[in-house]
Amino acid sequence: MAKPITCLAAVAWEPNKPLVIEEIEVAPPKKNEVRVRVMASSLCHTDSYVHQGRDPEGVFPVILGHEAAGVVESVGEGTSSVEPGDHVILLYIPECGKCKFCRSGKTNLCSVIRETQGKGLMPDGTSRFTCKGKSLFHFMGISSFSNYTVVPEISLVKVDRAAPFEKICLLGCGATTGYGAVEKVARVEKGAKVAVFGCGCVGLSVIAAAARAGAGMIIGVDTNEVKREWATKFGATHFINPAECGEKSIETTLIEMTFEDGAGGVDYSFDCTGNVKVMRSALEACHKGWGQSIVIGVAGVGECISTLPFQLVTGRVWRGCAFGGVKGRSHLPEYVKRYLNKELRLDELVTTVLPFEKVSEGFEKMHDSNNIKTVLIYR
Ligand code: NAD
Ligand code: AHE
Ligand code: ZN
Repeated sequence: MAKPITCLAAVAWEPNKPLVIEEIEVAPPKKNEVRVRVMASSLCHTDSYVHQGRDPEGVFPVILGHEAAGVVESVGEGTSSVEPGDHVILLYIPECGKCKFCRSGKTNLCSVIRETQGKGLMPDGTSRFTCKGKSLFHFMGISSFSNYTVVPEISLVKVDRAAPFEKICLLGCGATTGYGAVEKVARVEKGAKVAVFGCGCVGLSVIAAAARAGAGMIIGVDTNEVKREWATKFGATHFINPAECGEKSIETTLIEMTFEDGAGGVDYSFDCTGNVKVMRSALEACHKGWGQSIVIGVAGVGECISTLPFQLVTGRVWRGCAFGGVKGRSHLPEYVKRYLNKELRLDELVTTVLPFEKVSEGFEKMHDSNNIKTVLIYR
């Protein structure tokens, strides 16, 4: 029978206040739960967004972190898919395989534990974390900024032991989101014209996946000039810094660049910025009749997107996706295999590696123009 574990975690006691490395107690896993020793966790902008108090679902005190890989330490009663020692990637979108959403075949948004997860709690409505006598909230069902965490069995997937934790943690969110958006949501075809707004980890992964799909034109768009080289390295055939467009809007520039047989516009655009104005440009840069714009970026509380209705009436489609439409337990082992076969790019996305205790430095690094992903390594 597993016992409580005392370990270190980065606690966000309040929004916008520095994270504090604290000694916490992690309770044993209950029925259909798994306790995981976190080995590597990368920082995602969503961690920062919640830390800043910009997510309506944000609750404090909380242990943030949701992009992680580790080793199963112990399992609760009834757990059958993993055992101690297994290597796993944690899944902020679980896959129960049984709920209406999983059965639909139309979405990856398994919703069986969404309500409690959104409240920062395990499915039984309680927390497994305590610090200084206080209960701490879980985050996105993961809370990886801790040496140990407890997650529902449906919120992890066993993967190949040959894969390095410090790389495959990126498959817990950013990289998978980009690859999935291209392969599972837009289903970009050979020869297609694609525009990618925002060339961070998500946008670069979109570019790499579009290149792999054989897109004919891949236009990276970013206000940070440094991203020109990054986008090109990942397979963009063109790059535009909106500052270069002068009087013209970015959407007009894209329509002109792709003009053929009397009409212009991209077949697919992807918003990887979270900026609602950019989302509008991304839609309006799409080709009349069939262009699809995929919203990936997470906007601030209460922000809305808008366009003129004729943009939709004339056949442009606005779609969105979380985790790239990927079903974690069904699809991620294959993504890991592709990484090991050098068919999915993760290595170059890791620009900073820090010991877990330096997580706050990692958040600061997010603002560096040349930083793509910071990975925390756990002792
Ligand atoms: P990032 O900050 O590393 O990259 C964003 C890029 O957008 C930067 O290079 C920035 O220079 C660029 N940018 C900012 N304003 C711009 C503008 N006006 N025009 C063009 N480019 C602009 O972020 P990331 O980690 O790549 O994540 C991108 C977004 O996706 C974030 O909002 C994040 O929260 C969200 N996200 C969503 C999901 C999902 O499942 N839907 C998953 C992961 C991340
Ligand atoms: N909690 C927010 C929603 C934030 C959001 O959109 N989260 C994305 C993942 S971002 C990963 O870095 C997501 O998966 N959404 C699916 C879901 O069920 O929330 C809010 O608006 O309240
Ligand atoms: Zn994320």
